Amino acid sequence: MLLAGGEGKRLGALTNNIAKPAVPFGGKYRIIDFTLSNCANSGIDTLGVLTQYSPLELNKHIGNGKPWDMDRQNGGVTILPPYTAKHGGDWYSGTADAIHKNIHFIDQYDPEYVLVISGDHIYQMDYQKLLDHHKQSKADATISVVPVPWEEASRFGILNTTDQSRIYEFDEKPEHPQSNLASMGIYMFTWKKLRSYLMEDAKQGSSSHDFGKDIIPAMLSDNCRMYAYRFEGYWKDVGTVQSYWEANMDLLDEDWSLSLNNKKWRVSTNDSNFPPQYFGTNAVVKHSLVKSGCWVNGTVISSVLFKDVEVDSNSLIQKSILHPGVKVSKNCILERVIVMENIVIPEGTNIRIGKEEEPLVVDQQLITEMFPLVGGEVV
Ligand code: ADQ
Ligand code: ADP
Repeated sequence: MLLAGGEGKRLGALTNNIAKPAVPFGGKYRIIDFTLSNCANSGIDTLGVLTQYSPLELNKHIGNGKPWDMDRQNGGVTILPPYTAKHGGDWYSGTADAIHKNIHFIDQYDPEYVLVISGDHIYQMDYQKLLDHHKQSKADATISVVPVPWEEASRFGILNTTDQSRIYEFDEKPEHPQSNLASMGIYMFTWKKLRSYLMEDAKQGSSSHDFGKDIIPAMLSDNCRMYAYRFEGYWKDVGTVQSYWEANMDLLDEDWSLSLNNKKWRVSTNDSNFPPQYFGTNAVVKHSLVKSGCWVNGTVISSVLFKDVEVDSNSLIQKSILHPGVKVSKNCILERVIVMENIVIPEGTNIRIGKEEEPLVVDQQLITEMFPLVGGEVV
């Protein structure tokens, strides 16, 4: 069950009209492609995708799931919108509520185990190994975990385990974390167990119906068998502009354990047909990902360019992410920015964001505000 319905408020303008999992990522993908590819590569053939906020683009992108080999007669990918509730119009209130409302969908397959994952993480993971770990420890729930930098720990579920990896403590987004071992929000459950906790939680008026806030703590306090599975490899929750920008930049470094070029772990996407990228006589392109359909006659350094982007002569793009269809006119400098789909950057624009600041999301509103100013100079 893939949770793909969060609002993604912290991504600011990036999620104005688009669900977080559908936000473009890595030059040709959308964030959710990493999770969908993980499912396909792990041999999962039955997947429910729970949508909520601005699902249009997301639904269109997933379609019948063919690029991820999910277009099947039985199982395959099923989009589960929130309006299936009996009395209509009820939105999912929390992640557990979202699963609870789809108990019938799960029951029809009568599964022994259910995997619950998020649509907004960048990583390559074999869920089969998580399942093996879950079975070996005869667990009721297994949470996939990674150590995170201490200064980020308070935005995760933080836990402590025994030497045998049994979880004895779990705190959802603690103000003062006592450990830096974080839940990745990736759970393997024994379905019968989870089912009974979902039913119970649904009756609690005071519950926020959330896995991290309610279900996991309830199971733990009842002494359920809860285990941690340590994931080794690259994993990033791209919930903030900073982490979204960093994860894109990480793709440019060849020594990351996350590789788009891993032939054994392909990341697939629903792609369209574009002509080859063209670099003109003045073009300089280094350390960058450039998708087909791009036209470059300026300088592009350490950046990610999606399809159909144009960079005109005497313009410098550095450490930036240009979404599909962005046109950068002549004599511009863009540094540490994320430019949203189809934005035209007027001639002479100069936006340089310093290392200490969060990268800037450039949307139409910003361009409109900038241009009445003297020559559009915001340094
Ligand atoms: P968060 O990521 O903050 O923490 P949450 O906002 O609940 O958790 O989102 C989890 C996933 O579910 C996201 O992919 C989101 O888009 C989706 N989602 C949220 N509400 C939904 C709904 N009503 N319907 C469908 N989808 C929904 C969680 C855990 C932490 C853990 C981090 C790791 O709670 O313990 O550390 O993930 O990123
Ligand atoms: P960092 O110090 O973070 O690595 P730099 O600012 O030194 O980044 O620049 C990285 C690359 O971009 C270098 O190769 C540099 O020569 C090139 N570069 C910087 N400014 C320009 C510019 N105005 N035009 C073309 N290339 C540039």
